[in-house]
Amino acid sequence: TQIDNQRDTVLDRQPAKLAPPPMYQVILLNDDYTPMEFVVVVLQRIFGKSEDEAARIMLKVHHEGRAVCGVYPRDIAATRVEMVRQMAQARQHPLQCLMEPAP
Ligand code: NFA
Repeated sequence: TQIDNQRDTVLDRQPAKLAPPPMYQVILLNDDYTPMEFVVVVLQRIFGKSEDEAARIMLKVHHEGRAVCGVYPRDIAATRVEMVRQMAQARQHPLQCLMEPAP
């Protein structure tokens, strides 16, 4: 447990086990204006998706309003959210991206 890990750490022993980091879902939101092809490119470039998987996720966002693009530790999730916002802003698209703690 985390308390065991902390006790091991303060006693300067090898921790029994490394606690897994809290994970965050990165979520894309639908809007009426961002071109579908731009969303597919975002999913390929920022989330490493194949063209087919990117198209599948884009259509899920389009039809359901939102979809998970990936699940990452906090700093990696936050960086990818910022990269999506920068790509969208550079092309003046209203595409919205956010992160939520993974259930
Ligand atoms: N709904 C957008 C359109 O019809 C496409 C889109 C998909 C936008 C996913 C944002 C996210 N052009």
